[in-house]
Amino acid sequence: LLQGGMLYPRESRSRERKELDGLWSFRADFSDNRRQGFEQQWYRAPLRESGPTLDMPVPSSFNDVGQDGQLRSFVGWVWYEREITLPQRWTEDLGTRVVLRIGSAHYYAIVWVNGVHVLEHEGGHLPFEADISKLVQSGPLSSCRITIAINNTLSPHTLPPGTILYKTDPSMYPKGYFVQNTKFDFFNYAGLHRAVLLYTTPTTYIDDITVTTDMDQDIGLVNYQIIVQGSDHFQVDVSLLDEEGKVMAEGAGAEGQLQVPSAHLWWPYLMHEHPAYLYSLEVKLTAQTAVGPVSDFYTLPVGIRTVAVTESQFLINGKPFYFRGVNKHEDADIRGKGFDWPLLVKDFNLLRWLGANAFRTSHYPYAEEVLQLCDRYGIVVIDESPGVGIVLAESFSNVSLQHHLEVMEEMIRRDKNHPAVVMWSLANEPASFLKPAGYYFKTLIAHTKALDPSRPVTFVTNTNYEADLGAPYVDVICVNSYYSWYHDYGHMEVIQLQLATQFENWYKAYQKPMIQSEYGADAIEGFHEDPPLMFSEEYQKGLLQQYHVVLDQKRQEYVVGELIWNFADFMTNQSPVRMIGNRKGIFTRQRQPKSAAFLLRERYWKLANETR
Ligand code: BDP
Repeated sequence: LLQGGMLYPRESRSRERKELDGLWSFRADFSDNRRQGFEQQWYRAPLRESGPTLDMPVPSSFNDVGQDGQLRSFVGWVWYEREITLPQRWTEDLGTRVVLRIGSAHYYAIVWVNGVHVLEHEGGHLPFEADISKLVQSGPLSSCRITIAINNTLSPHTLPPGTILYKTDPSMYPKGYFVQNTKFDFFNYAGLHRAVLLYTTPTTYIDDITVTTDMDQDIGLVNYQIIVQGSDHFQVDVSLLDEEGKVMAEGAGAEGQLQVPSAHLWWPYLMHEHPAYLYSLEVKLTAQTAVGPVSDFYTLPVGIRTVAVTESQFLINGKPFYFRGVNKHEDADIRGKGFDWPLLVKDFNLLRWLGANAFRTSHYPYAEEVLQLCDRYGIVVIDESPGVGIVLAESFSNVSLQHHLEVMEEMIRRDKNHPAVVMWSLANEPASFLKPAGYYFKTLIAHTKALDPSRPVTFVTNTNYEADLGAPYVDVICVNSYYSWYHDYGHMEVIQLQLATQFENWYKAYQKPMIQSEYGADAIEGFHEDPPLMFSEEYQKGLLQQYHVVLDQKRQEYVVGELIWNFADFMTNQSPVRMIGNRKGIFTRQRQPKSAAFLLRERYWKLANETR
């Protein structure tokens, strides 16, 4: 199991943070073996001394900010560097712990501080950090040079998996020619996609907090567990404050249960007149250390809610919940997968405009700030791991499984305290009919449930119900289907029959609640055809309407949700079936509505009013 917590870095009376957003020096290693940077030790001296560097914004993907096609499709090591000056109190006060935290670096990262190797991390969508106190407190230097080498290469054992294809026919390709192949449908953007920051804590500090909640009549139960590092002699005090700042409950000790009489529950958007109610858990640590008494403070938002699954229902706070939702991507013009506040707020305003109450983080964990907004707005999240495109037999091997287990540990460690997260999704459209898939998913699901017994677990399937070897282990059956899009092109008249059959077959086999986790059609904004033709706005709308007829029947029985594919258009690899990306968005990539967005808006508000 993983060592240490991964609390979101928040400022407090005892903690400071310094964001390193902005321009970094950047260099892609175009040498034949891509290893010149290591051979010449580019981390030893300022990067500009190694050769020409570019200005690179952080956070952002590096791919689309330049005018160089070679860099856009670059595969291999890129180097980032930033030099910063630290405040004296960070470098001279030995009671201060300085931590470097990288929100995400896609895919494999190696980090040096002042030329000293401090850590490595595999995986592009989860944070990692290192205590760099010793390095910044050891000399007269108040400046600090951070170097991060990032490799975007995907192999059969990475998540998501990929393969490098060497093209060896000398009559067609130059010597050493290779391309990155992937089995997922989005562009493999890379770089420092999320905040890089430094933060401080005292040397004895609150390392992790785990909160789970429950209800007993109208008493809210908040179970907490706090892990402290740096000292064995400490005291922990906690208090739970309501939204007005009134203390509702207090406790002492690293573990316990707080009781909140007449608790305000955390409800999804439009399900209650005061949705998304958040309490604040204030944690105070005091310790006696060699340098004297030390205090650390951390405040965690807490939503009191329960989640449960029956044979045909998904319950939040004991009430049947219907996912009126979307699938998203972290994707936009220019910045690629780079985190961007205006984009984030725009997306949430669009979700609320739609009347949506949920989304799935297809096909990887999103930035923590996204989940924080979900907590505050009552948008329910199916939190998906980067297990997308697991289709090769090799990707079901023990090496791959081991990595997937670790990714679930990292993901749950990061996201466990978000009330908005109501279910874990382990994968999207794996080849779950392959023989090793049974053991793979059985093991992965058992591990996930052991790490977090409080949430249901699923993976998203497009395998036939009779062939799926992972489905027996999930709590909710999530099925993707593209009737009258990837087959029966243009024949919307077959959708109702095919969709009804899909639901009935699965339900008969498993008696578990079901979610239509993807459905949709490409539409190019401004293309109009009536009668509807594929790629027109009318066809996208018409196809959704056919799905809705059946969804309306089956949601009376056991279908508990529908997630459109996709919220917005997004970039993919180039291919003859993708016209500058995937166009199944109901919004364009610039977040303007296509006709289907208005259709969905009407539907979601109607459904919301029915269940209010
Ligand atoms: C599904 C995938 C999704 C794709 C979508 C499509 O889960 O990632 O983008 O199909 O083809 O199979 O549009």
